[in-house]
Amino acid sequence: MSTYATKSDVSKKLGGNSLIILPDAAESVLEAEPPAEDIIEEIITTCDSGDTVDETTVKNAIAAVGQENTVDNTRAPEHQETKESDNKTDSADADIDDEEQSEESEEITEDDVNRNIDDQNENSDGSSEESLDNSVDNSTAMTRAAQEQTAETVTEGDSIDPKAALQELQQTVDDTKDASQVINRKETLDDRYPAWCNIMFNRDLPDVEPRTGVAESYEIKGDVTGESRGTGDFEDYKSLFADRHERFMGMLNNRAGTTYHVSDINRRRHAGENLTITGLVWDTFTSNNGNYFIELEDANTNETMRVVFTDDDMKDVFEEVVPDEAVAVRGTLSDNGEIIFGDDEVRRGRPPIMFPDTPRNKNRDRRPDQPVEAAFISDIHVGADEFYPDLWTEFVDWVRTTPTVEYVFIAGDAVEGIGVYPDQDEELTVLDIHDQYAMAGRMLEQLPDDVQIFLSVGNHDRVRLAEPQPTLDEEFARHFPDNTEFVGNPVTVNVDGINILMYHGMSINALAEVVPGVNVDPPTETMELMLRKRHLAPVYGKNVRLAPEEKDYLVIDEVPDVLHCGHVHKYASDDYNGVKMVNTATWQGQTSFQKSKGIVPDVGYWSSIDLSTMEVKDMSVDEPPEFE
Ligand code: D5M
Ligand code: FE
Ligand code: ZN
Repeated sequence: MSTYATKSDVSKKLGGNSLIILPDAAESVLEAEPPAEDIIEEIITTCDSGDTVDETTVKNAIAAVGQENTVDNTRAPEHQETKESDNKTDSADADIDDEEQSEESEEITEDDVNRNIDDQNENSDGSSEESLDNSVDNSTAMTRAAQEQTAETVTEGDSIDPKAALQELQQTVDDTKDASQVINRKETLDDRYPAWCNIMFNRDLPDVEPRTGVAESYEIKGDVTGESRGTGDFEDYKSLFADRHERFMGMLNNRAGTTYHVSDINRRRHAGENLTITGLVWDTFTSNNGNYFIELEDANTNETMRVVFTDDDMKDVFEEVVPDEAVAVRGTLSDNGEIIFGDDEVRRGRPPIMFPDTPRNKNRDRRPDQPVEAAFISDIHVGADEFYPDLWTEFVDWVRTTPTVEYVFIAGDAVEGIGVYPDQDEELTVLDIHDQYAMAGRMLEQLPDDVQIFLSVGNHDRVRLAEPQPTLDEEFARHFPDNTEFVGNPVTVNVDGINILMYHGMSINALAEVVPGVNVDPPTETMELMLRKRHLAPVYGKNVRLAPEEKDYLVIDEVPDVLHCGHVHKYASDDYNGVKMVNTATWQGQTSFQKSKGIVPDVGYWSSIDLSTMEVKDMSVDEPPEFE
């Protein structure tokens, strides 16, 4: 008797119940011969009875399947047909399935599945491949090796496209997840992570002070979520830079008066003329005899033009210039029209290099007329061994008892994630990504229902790493309370007239590395640079990846009232031309990686800004831990 089943059987057996087994493992599981089948049956029975299965059992089962499972070529075509038709009666495992199905309340129809698969195929988000790859990563690090093994085994059976099978199974499993399962997962957290749950959830919460109710409305802007069109083609990068070029040239024209694009310069006609040229920086270099060169490009025509400075006073501003950012440069075009000399400007005491810059912010007339506080946090890193549940409760209690707090902004890395860096699993208390989000969701449920939460993402979240990042998929978002608004990274949220620009901050490290005299600590130094360059990731490569999109979501178009970042786990607040900058540190202690890099985190800090006065309050728990 063959032992494989249709995908709905898989989901009924596994997706609908299992907290740990993953769809790709499930595929192999159902195709395995005993004894792996027996082990799996046992797991399923345990799941059905409402108990959770311990990870070792699952690990052993998957490993067993990995070793024993070989896909029989003669069966493979039939298997595919079955998948395509999703015909439940095709199941050869009918005697077991009938029993299982009669107990199952949720039925997935063929149409449901097909529609969902179609949706996913059409998903122009450009991240469907990505999220599929991510879903493979959803495993605990422990089971990954076993999965790779099983994936290989499936590949050997040719005829079956493991990726397509995975995709279908993922979809089916997702479809079967309903609210009751979310509740179920949250409830079982107490069993699995009793220490944290006791501290955070089994305690007397202070009563919620009724909100003052001044908050009126919010609007989300500049979020790539659902808008992603990039396919990763070279053409997409071209359009990204063309868009960047266009938008910056507008900004620079406003700032520098009449300007020429590189391609506008008629080398013969303008020879000897004093002029201002705008472009994207193609390259910068210092020549052997110490002259500073900037090569500007017109992103539409790819024409370039060089500007040279010989004055040593130019060193500081020259070193601030980074490739691919937009600048305006003033100088004199050489007689042969080949190069621009910036020295005349320096002699006249004028700055020859101009960044788009952030003009003085005049938000006065848009402020609410009564106190409304927005709280800012980031980098909770739930799931990591070093997360501080006891400190977190101090934040929760502060929000509950401060009636003017109407908004909570979370700038990414809410969870520690899984597989973010090598051997990360050795420092994880919660090895399951769904559990991590379930825990985070349950933590946010303790905030008052009528406080509006804006949850963004960072490099530890289960979304694509390239920026701009779309927000969490529903399979993770479903763990959070209804008062959560899921936003991408970066995003602008306008609350009661005040523009909050939230960006996780992955470019901070790169900026501090590339621009001399600009530091990670305090991170507001690099954030100021973002505002001067009007771009959130002016330096990329290193750890910053840019997704090719039609437009550049990282350009700072509108001058924000608040720039909120995280990522570097250092607390700082400052003001640049009336823009409030906050970097809200973390809730995770020092990891071994951070210790090895000399990173000393600030733990248990947050900002609160009264939107009626724009006064920034630097907040912290009573006794923040200290590291060295
Ligand atoms: O970032 C936590 C801290 O670690 C923050 O200070 C940035 C730093 N970090 C993260 N990744 C790297 C790499 N690859 N090199 C150097 N420093 C890094 P988090 O995003 O929470 O892991
Ligand atoms: Fe972080
Ligand atoms: Zn981060």
